[in-house]
Amino acid sequence: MSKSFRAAALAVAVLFSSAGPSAIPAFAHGTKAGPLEIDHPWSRATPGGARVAGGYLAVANTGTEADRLVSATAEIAGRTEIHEMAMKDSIMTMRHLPDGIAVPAGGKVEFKPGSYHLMFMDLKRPLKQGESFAGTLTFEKAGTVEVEFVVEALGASGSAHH
Ligand SMILES: [Cu+2]
Repeated sequence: MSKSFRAAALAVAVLFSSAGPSAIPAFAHGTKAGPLEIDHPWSRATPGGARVAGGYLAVANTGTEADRLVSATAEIAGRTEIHEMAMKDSIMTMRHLPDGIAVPAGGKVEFKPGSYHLMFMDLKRPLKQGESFAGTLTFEKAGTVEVEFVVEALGASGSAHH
């Protein structure tokens, strides 16, 4: 491969990686997929060495049929699981929901700290406040939806947005 060809290929790769969902303006940080409205996907900055991070968002179903979030991915994670945090015998425990989470017709499911969340595992790099990363949400009926997670401060609760 000639040097100039390699340089051109690299330039094209850089061009394409900077296009896409990150071009969506911050004030429109929500996505529609059929009857589903996905609001404010976000994550938290991670301390050095962390291998996992949480993903949060709200899904409203304006339709007349129930749907179900069955899986998710994120470009910064080796794999992403759907989890639930709950009090059990006065201890906060986290469990994996392999069947995902139902989004009832006319209902809304909130993924937030201390509750349902996406668990980004095998993090490929630390998450820094202010950056964003691409992910997907796959619903039983609405299909796969591309979303952009915004990284908020370490310890953020996300409540400032609601
Ligand atoms: Cu978790």
